[in-house]
Amino acid sequence: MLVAILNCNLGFAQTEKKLSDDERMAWWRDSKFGMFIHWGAYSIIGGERGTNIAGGGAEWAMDKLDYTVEDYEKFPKIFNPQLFDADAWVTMAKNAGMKYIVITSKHHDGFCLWDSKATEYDVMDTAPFKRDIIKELSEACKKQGIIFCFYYSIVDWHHQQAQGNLYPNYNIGQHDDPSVVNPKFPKYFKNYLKPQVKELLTNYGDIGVVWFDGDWISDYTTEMGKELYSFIRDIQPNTIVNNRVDKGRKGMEGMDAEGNFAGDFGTPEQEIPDTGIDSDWEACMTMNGTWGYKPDDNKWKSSEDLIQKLVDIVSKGGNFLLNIGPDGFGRFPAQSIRRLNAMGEWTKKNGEAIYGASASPYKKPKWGRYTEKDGVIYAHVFNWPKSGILKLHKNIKVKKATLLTDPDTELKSLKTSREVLVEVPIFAPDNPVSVVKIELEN
Ligand code: FHN
Repeated sequence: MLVAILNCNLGFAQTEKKLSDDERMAWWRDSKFGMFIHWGAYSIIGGERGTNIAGGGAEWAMDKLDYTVEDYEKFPKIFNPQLFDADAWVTMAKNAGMKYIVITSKHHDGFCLWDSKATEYDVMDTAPFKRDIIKELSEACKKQGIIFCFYYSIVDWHHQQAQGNLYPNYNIGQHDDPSVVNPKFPKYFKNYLKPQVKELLTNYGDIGVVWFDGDWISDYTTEMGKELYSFIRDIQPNTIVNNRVDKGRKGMEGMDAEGNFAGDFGTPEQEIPDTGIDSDWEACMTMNGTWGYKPDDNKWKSSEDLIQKLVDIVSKGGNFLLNIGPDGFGRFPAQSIRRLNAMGEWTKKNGEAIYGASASPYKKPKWGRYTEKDGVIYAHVFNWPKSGILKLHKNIKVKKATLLTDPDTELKSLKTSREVLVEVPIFAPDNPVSVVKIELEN
């Protein structure tokens, strides 16, 4: 299913017939693994101002490093990432085993990476770069069969109506204070936010996902969220929209509270739910400690950890949206490229156990995780048994057991009253996760 979809134009275009929800979600549910890209004028700043270093995400530099709007505007005016190569970016995502890309078309700083007719504060009019990044990346994705998606921030620290009377000395904290009502926000929503979203959905081909952020501000209402969701589906009926389009999200755990909220999937951030969730969800995560580029941040997760996170997420029925923060020249950090290469090596050999797989029907074992697909259980072994005996859940009815990477060598298995024993090689065939394929009795 996924290959068929990815190898042809997804046909989301405005005139296409409206798919059922399951048909519309199918490519996304099968994809499992996507690339998040946080890139913008903050990538020049790199989270540093003089001797100060922004706490947390470098994409918050405008706030964390106390720039006034006027001070910050200097950076879009010098944004000129001459080393940006959309084809190379998409190839790195594809080789890592990622099936879709979500890029920040506009983050909270308000600077737009496409040629927006709603503002001059964009890459074509303000920046010397004068290339439409969203156009180049969407075209590169289409060429290489990767689904193009965009992130859009509801929060906008640059737009006067979005900031209301706080402008130009906005204060993010105050802005989140429900007692500080900004009477101009509805105008920003109607006359700026919606036209920009329409531009992005009209001028750049099929959009797989619209990934909203900034849902937390008190000026943004659930009525606006429901209106925006319908607005998007009217333009591209088969586009998927995350739950940050509305107000249902329960903080960083990312799933919706009880109630009627718009949005097609939950968005846990920097965390993975303890157990499987029987609705659609995608965990988004940084490779180090920041979404935007920040050379000072060396809290890099290991490739082993990232591969095990991918397996853990898929075993619980989720997708993994893993972030890259390119620098101000348009380069991926070397540490990110190394991790992408390692994940690509692993997914190339073991992708059968990931793409299109479902959450495990069994409680997670001590040694790793299970995924399931088409009558097959995949045992993803993080801790390879020194005894040479892998102990499976007692309800697993083995027809044939093999190493995923050695399908011609059948492994012996024995069912006992408490578990199913599978005889495996003494040494783990792969690192950091080896997969045992268990074809089930009908
Ligand atoms: O404030 C943003 C942050 O900069 C980043 O974009 C993450 C990614 O999902 N979302 C918000 C924090 O929850």
